Amino acid sequence: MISDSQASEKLHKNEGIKDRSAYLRGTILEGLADTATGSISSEDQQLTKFHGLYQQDDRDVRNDRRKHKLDKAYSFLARIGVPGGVATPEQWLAVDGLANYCAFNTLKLTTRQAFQLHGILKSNLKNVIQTVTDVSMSTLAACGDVNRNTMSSPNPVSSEIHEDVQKIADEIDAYLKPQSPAYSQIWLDGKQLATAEPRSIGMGGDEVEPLYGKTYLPRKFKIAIAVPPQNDVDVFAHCLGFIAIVEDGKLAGFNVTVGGGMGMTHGNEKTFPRLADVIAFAKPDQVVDVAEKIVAIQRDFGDRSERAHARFKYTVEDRGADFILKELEKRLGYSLEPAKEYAFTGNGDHYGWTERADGKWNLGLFIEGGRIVDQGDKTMKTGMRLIAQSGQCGFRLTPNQNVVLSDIAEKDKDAIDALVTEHGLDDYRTASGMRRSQIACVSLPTCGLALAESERYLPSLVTALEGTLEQAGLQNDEIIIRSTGCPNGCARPYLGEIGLVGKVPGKYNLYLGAGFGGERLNKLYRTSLTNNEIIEALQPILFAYAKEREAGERFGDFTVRKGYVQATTAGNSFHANLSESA
Ligand code: SRM
Ligand code: SF4
Repeated sequence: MISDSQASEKLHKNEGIKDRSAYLRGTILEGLADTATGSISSEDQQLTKFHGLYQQDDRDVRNDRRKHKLDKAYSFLARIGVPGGVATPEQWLAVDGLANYCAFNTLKLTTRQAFQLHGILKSNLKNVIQTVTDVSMSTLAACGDVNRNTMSSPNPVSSEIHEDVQKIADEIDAYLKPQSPAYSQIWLDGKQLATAEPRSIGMGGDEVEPLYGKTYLPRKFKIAIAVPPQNDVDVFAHCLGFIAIVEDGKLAGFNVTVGGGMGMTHGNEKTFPRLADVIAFAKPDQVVDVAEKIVAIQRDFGDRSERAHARFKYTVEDRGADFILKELEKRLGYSLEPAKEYAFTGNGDHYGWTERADGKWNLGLFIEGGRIVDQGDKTMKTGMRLIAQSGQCGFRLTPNQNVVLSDIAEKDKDAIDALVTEHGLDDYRTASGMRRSQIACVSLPTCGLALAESERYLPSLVTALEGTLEQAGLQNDEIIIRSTGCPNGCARPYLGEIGLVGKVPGKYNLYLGAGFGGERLNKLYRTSLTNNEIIEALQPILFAYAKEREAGERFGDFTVRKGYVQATTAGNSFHANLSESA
């Protein structure tokens, strides 16, 4: 159902592309067959996103190639969805093997608990997808205007709760996958996806997508499940969220949150990050129903004319959370209970060994930038491969770009520890608190939207700040620092106690004041700073924090209490009361 006022508005051109695509086929097959170029048509570039693929080019060599009148160095990024970040050793080994044939020979763990492989040539795409689907994973719907990889806490307090929550994450993820056979026809020679739960939709002459319809959603849609006290998934940053409520040691259900999102555009105050509203409580067997109906509400009420205003957060902002709850209950045909009490203590990961209720162990590893690579003495990629080959653990990719080795028997701990140490995977033991609390988005050289470096920059900034941290006695304090190469927010930088957002090459906006549990956005403190200016701006605040903080006070709270920035109380106040304008 598209509202009348929307129908009369001019639709964004992507709506036409989806409409004409015959359920995500477009001319992708023809584009793949064209060996004269490494690229595909611009319309197909929009459609392959739904198949988990982005066309990119190596921006490090772009200018040089232009000078020599060469085409851009085209390749593709494949994103492999991993609901809840839970991967088996077999799956890890498959992705590791593929990485050997991709650019950089690295595995990238993303902020949504997925794998990314960069630099895949067009001619290799089919092979990559088939290898991935052979181990029951897929790239389908990892991108595009549909529900993306469903996130779930990889750091649960109890193994039993985690299993129950993970089952629900898997169910939501499978239920919201597009049903078009385009994916299997284009990439799998018609073979059915092992991960798919096909809902009969008469895909013959009269095809329909049962939930999404011909034009899918107005924009991407994101779901996350948090298990308090950890908010490791940053539940308030997602379109739809579920906060697990545990009563008497059992999963009682979930608080439902709606309308979170991070992306914005520099200089356009109509765009802003927004934290989700908590609207109700749903029982475990109501959750998939709730997810389906919320997605349908966004399908019907989301803005299809302006993509910068098309995320669900703006639907919630414009119509109000009460409207969404009423519409949800109308579509469900029953009322939901009011939300229950919960408390978050932080949005980071657990590092090191944790014993679980079932007697097994987890080992949380810190992976800087989520980049698994062999470099000099640090043979992380090899180490992870050997760990996977040992079959002694499972893998949980975390929303902070780290990995938890899971389900380890007591007797195997020493062997895992030895591999972790030998291959330089033990940074979690020695890295400063700030380094362990960092997230940087990919940015250059692959991201086509990057305005400044991020993954290749943040570690050096942290190194530069470590002297100050040590002098101030803060070397072990977890101070959340996040950077992105543009304002799209892929590292959820507006939830960093320190946030850096690229403006132009070498210059960043500096944000301060987010809550440690992901419950408050930060605010712009200074604009367009160089590396040295960032260090100069932060040093005195870090020293003041060391001297003047109250017992247990977090850095973000301190910067608000001391008036460096005013607290952001709602997304639409994100741009208000700035010390300088962006
Ligand atoms: Fe993102 C676009 C990378 C998580 C908001 N994001 C992109 C693209 C695909 C650039 C593009 O469109 O051409 C980037 C590819 C870079 C590359 O070379 O790898 C990219 N996003 C990433 C990843 C890999 C960052 C990372 O270092 O981990 C994350 C992959 C997640 C995944 O596995 O699915 C990633 N992106 C996020 C998040 C965080 C999250 O989801 O929790 C956000 C903010 C939350 C949100 O959506 O509001 C995010 N990405 C965006 C946006 C802004 C959307 C908006 O509302 O305006 C874009 C641009 C767009 O969609 O037009 C974007
Ligand atoms: Fe690219 Fe911007 Fe996302 Fe970073 S935040 S990966 S620069 S789109």
